[in-house]
Amino acid sequence: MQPKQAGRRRFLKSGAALAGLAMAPAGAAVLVEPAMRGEAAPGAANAIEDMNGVEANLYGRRSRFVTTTRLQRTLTHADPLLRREAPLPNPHRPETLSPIDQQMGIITPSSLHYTTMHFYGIPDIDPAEHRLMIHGLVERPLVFTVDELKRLPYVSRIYFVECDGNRPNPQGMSVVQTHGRVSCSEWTGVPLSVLLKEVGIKNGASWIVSEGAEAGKHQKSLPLTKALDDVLVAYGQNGEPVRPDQGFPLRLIVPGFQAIENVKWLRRIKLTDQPYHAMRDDVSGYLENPLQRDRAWGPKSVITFPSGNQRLPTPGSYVISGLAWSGGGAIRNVDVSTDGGKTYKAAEIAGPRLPMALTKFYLPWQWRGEEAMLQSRCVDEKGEVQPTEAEFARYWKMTREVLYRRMARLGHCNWIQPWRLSADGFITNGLEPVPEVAEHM
Ligand SMILES: Nc1nc2c(c(=O)[nH]1)N[C@H]1C(S)=C(S)[C@@H](COP(=O)(O)O)O[C@H]1N2
Ligand SMILES: [Mo]
Repeated sequence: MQPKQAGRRRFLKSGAALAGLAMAPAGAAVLVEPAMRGEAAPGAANAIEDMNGVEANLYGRRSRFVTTTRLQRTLTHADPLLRREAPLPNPHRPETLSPIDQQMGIITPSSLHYTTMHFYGIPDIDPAEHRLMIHGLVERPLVFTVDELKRLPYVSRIYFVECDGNRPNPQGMSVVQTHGRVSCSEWTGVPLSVLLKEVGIKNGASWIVSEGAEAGKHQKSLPLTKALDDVLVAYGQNGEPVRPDQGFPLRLIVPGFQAIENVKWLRRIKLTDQPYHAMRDDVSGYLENPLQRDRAWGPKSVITFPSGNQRLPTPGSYVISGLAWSGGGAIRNVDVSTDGGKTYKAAEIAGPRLPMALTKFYLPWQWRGEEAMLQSRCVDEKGEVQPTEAEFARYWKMTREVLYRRMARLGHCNWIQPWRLSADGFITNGLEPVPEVAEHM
């Protein structure tokens, strides 16, 4: 027998195992040949006309059949943010949520990375003009250009960024609405510890205060111990410069901590002996937030399929899948329940389990058409277990009503998000409604 034929027979044999999925391995193999002779292959599509355009040639585009976008959340007059604060400055840009229900793998495409509400628009910064100043309790205050930073030792690490407003809640119709304020990129930049060595830390310094270059001068205080640990001054995101939405040309990446610490359009770091109560700290009470033991996220996971607003067309075999992450390090394991937490099964982890990065999990499942309550629970490498809403409330000695009222102001919630699957295949939010839950800023 010719080796070629043997290969073909093996192909057909393995194809038979997949027959139930309506694949046609033999036909697929035949397609290649006429195309190689320059003839039109049966079923072959025309070339994408636009692909010959210079723009598409030089900076690639996705297929026109792929239409996933971020979801824009617009403010209404009922929004607590408008009730609480002065009118929004111009050119304000509303927040967008990442389509995590469509996410494949652990990296969020830069163009789909969620964005916070941009109170002062997106600054249009010329990197040649941009400077980063480090001063305060230091031996030698220094001003760096972006090019100078790029000449220093650097690292590339995969980390999630999650807004503290990202929270399981009964009002979210979809997983994008409840959990779309998290994204994960490969960030490239200089460890802040390298820069702090350059300037020399003076005795008594215990905090850094970082400032962004937008008109509102977003400021955040961070303990010096964290700054020296794993914080990055990032200029790269997923292999190219950080996007303007994400802080071009420089942003702070504070692994595992709430996103508000990750100052974008970074232009100044001051070493101090105490935290500053910057404007947004005061507004939100972050420093006094009783829900935060520290600023790192606890273990958190959510099922992205099947999830709210989706529908299972028929009973049959499915793969329940989702995302897990923790500010406490890598995800050790994820369990999935289809009966509202009475019993759990260990999920498979698809791909790497990196510390403080999104981790993808899945569990093959036969749905027989019964009602079900789908939820996931993760454990991080420190052994910390993602709590249920009831456990979370008990821990903080709050009733559900108080919990959700406080959460609307303070955030930082990592409890389990159940999805209710009805016998007709529709999926809705499985958390019991709570009256008057205000939305996040
Ligand atoms: N300079 C600056 N940095 C900022 C903010 C801001 O308003 N200005 N918002 C913070 C908040 S609240 C969040 S959730 C993250 C959002 O980062 P992203 O837009 O890259 O997702 O940026 C943080 N860094
Ligand atoms: Mo945020």
